[in-house]
Amino acid sequence: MKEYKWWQNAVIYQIYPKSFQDSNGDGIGDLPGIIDRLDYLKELGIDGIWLSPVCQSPQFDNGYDISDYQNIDPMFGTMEDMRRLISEAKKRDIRIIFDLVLNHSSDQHPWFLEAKKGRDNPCHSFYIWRDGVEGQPPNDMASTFGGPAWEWVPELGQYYFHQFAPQQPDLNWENPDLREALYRMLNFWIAEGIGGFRLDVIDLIGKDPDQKVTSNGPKLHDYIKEMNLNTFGGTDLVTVGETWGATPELGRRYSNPAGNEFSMVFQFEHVRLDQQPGGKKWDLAPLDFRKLKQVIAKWQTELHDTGWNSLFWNNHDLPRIVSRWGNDREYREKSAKMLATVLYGLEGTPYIYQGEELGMTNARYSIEDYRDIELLNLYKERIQAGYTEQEVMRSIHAKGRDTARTPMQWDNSRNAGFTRGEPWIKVNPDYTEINAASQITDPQSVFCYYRRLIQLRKKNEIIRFGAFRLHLPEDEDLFVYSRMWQGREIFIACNFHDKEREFIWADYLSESSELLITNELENLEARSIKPYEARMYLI
Ligand code: TEU
Ligand code: CA
Repeated sequence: MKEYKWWQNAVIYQIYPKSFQDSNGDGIGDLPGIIDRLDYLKELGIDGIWLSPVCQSPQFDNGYDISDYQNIDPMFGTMEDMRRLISEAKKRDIRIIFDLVLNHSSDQHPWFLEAKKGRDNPCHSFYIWRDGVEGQPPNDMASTFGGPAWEWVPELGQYYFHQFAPQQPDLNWENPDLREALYRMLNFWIAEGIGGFRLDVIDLIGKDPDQKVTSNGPKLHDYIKEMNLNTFGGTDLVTVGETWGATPELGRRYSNPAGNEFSMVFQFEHVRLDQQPGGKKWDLAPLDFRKLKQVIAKWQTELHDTGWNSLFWNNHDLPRIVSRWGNDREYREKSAKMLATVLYGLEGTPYIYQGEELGMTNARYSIEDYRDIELLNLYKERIQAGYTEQEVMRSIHAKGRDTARTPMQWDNSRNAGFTRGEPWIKVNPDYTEINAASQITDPQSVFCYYRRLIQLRKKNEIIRFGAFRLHLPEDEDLFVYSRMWQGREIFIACNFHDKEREFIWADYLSESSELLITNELENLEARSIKPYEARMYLI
């Protein structure tokens, strides 16, 4: 038996706390709510929870703007609740993975409040300040959420740098005191018994705004290695680096077992293939399906044995996959299962974003019902730039972050069982049809399909270690691949579209091939593959 780390055999579930389960009727999900739902997660079969930020925060960006790294936001509960969550999860063999935002803090963090007091304040250089040129910002860099990346502070006569909202000033990693303060904080959470860290936009910490460098700055890997050495290095914690700008080569650097950086990367190349070349995510284009296969194949091959990847279609920044690349109307369940099958045969650690296991769909609301800062900024910007209301709403309904941030759909009672009060964002009205209660007991449900896929992965060494091979790379509809390990093979064939296709299964299968899982409820054809059909065989 080849040795492996626990997280190489794990499935991780992402909770967006605000929308998971409210326990006290204020309309906002909270830690006690999560504790109440741990048995549901155990039933699904997951091993870890990636908990989006619950630290104290003014919530301009739903917690990705932290004002106290060592306290829980009262809206989510108390430190006591957090300790109870960690221990209750542990009883169920589930580890809590803490989401840390180290690239920036909130502008309400005491460090920043101090920093603004004067150029000689010890905290001043925890952030990035420039004087500007003749009353203008030092350069034309833009923030990810719209507008310039420089904000003027009149009291100081200086600009500070922020890659996201002005309420999220970038931390200055060049300052060793800042780095040490952050490491102390990481060690605080390690001592509390958390199971790992998800590190938000970690590829931005080595930025050099004078050179207009944001991701992959010159000292990035030095900082990561130093953090590793001073905190989680040598422990069995899982560490996941969010890296939008990673190539497979960089992915190997971050996640090489001998590299003293992270356990794995969380990279996005495969989820950026439906936007216009050179455009932003809002500039919609049809998915380039062959490119998708090529990109997945590339990462599978290039990280094999030398790195480790995350496997995901969804998170809190991305639209729901069944609405995006599946079919959330007549083939909702079938296409949701197909998309899962594609992912669950690959090498890496799968992530489920809350509600994905139910086949939850994009919330297509009118603009007043959305809350996200990025989405609302985009709306304003594009309307001002002369786009029509209809065009902008089409982009938002396809890609807006709030499409996937609506409350978890637990049952068909009022507000989907999420809250007894008024939810902070509207519940998707399709909850009467799509909800956990109806799926747990239905063996044909999307939920039960995910549970079976998870079990399959766990007991299958081929899925964990096998070499990857893509078949039919040029095919416009079919995603077909094999995994090979010690003379055995797993074979996966999926139809990404709604037309039936000829497919001679015997070309790939042998007499003794065993069907491991399929989403096809009627008879399996020997010479065709039906719309959104998926099958996984042991050859
Ligand atoms: O996301 C990183 C990031 O770059 C996103 O803002 C991305 O550009 C955008 O969502 C695409 O629509 C992380 C967090 O996951 C995100 O929720 C935060 O808003 C962001 O960092 C800032 O902390
Ligand atoms: Ca609450």
